[in-house]
Amino acid sequence: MELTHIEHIGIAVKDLDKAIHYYEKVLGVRCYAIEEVKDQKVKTAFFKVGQTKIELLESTDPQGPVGKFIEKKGEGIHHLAFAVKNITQALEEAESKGVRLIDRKPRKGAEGLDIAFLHPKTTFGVLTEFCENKTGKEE
Ligand code: CMX
Repeated sequence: MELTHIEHIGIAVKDLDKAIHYYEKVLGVRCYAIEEVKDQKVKTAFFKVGQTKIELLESTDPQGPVGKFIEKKGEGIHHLAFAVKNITQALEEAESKGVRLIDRKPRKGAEGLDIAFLHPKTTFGVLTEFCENKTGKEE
């Protein structure tokens, strides 16, 4: 597989507005998009720092992945997303090397990217995401 860069870091927060305020007013980075990803039960806010994005995640349902994460571990880094050249091939390769896939096939995530997750129990405790940009738009 070929990882090109860290696409984003996902951070679970309880209150998106308060967290956006911190990133904008303290760190001085601008929120350029807010998007709800209904099937993941999250509302997201995006910032860009160099080539890497920060994705803030507020749960819209306590039973969703981010709701459960905050309940168990509190706010904090939730996942690490790598941009890959070919997501289907990257998933096949990861599985063939013993990694447990959460998504066997890529699906559409925020910003229209093709995304898939690897299970944190097989990736040294870090929920890992692969992203491929097939939108034709530059990130
Ligand atoms: N990072 C590290 N470990 C995590 C984790 C995370 N983000 N989320 C859960 N875990 C751990 C839990 O601590 C738990 O460990 P223990 O058994 O040692 O206590 C174990 O994984 C199981 O956790 P759980 O609370 O029982 O949750 P589930 O098994 O139901 O789900 C997971 C866990 C990772 C499979 C699920 O959260 C998932 O499918 N995540 C991928 C989708 C996602 O996170 N979407 C939100 C972001 C969407 C976006 O970016 O657009």
